[in-house]
Amino acid sequence: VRSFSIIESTLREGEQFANAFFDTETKIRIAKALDDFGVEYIELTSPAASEQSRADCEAICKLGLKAKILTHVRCHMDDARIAVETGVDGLDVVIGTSSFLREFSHGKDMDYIIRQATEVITFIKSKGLEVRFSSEDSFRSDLVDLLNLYKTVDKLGVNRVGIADTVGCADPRQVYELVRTLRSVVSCDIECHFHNDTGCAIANAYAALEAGATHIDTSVLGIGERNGITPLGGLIARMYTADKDGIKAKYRLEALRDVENLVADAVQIQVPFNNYITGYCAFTHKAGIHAKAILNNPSTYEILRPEDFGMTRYVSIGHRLTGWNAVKNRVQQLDLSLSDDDVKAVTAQIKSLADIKPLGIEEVDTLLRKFHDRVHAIGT
Ligand code: HCA
Ligand code: CU
Repeated sequence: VRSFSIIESTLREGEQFANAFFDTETKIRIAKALDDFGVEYIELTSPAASEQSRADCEAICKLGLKAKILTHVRCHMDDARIAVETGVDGLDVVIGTSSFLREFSHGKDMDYIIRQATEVITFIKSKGLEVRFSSEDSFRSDLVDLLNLYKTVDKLGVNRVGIADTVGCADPRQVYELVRTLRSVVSCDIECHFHNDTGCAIANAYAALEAGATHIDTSVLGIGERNGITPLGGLIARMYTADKDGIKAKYRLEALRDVENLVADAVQIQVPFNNYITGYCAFTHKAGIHAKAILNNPSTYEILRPEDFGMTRYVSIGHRLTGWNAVKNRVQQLDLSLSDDDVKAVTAQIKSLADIKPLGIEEVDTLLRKFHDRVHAIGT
């Protein structure tokens, strides 16, 4: 996969999450945390949405972050005029192109869309700002219409065209096909935005990059409209697996957990137990066979190195699936001297107790210490 940029949309798409209400101070903290992590772009809610949205957009532009600041506007001169005055580096412009949106949302035909796009793009460019033009609901739009539209805006000199799976209906193969086709039609960059209604948002982002996309939209923990979009952490996990050194060089990976905790607090949710990288069991190994192998060489059952993300590995031993190698490792950590036969015997005890109820690590440690004392008392 070639190089790519993240367009981090927690402060735009994420604001469309049911629980989200970000006051100015929270937006600034999130923007700074994202910048610290190293995302290339931060996308903000349209300044045309409300007076406070406009003021917040200006405040974030004044922070002097490394990340470029974008705002997201409808393909409309009224919105574009307000947005170019906020101090943003660029505008992400969007219009609905599927027959659903054309019929039931804005009611405009393709000729109208092309005229409107031309006016808005020309205006933004005249202000010297970066501009992306995207269709909404791209996967349910007519392909010929779409390609015509993108060809036109490419000639107008947009920096990027965008594809959005607004309803989360696309699968990775469809994404690959569409991006590949688009790649052969335009010369500008390609941005992609994937909703996660059917669980494909990360895989679709990856397929898009393989097909030649250059920019991926994310939000922290995937928050957004309905069940959200490609999560930042999940995309990072995927891309790290494809190009570990590249990702480690581009982003400050230990900062991922901080930004996730910050956003989870702000929208009053817990980080899910099975979250990519930072979920509480993401690096917990349980079955005896896994534990043994992990202790010999973590790569046997870990594709992500926890230490690269400031996380730690945990080997769980107080349960009925445990094995004596894992118990032996704990015995060594506690600096107890037990023969392998002793360790096997105490493992059998742990298993039989854990058949009734799993043991916490303190209970296991107490058991090991008592066992050790008994063995050595008999010896003397
Ligand atoms: C929406 C708009 C959008 C826009 C995506 C984009 C979508 O809220 O419906 O501009 O890249 O999913 O289509 O988020
Ligand atoms: Cu969206």
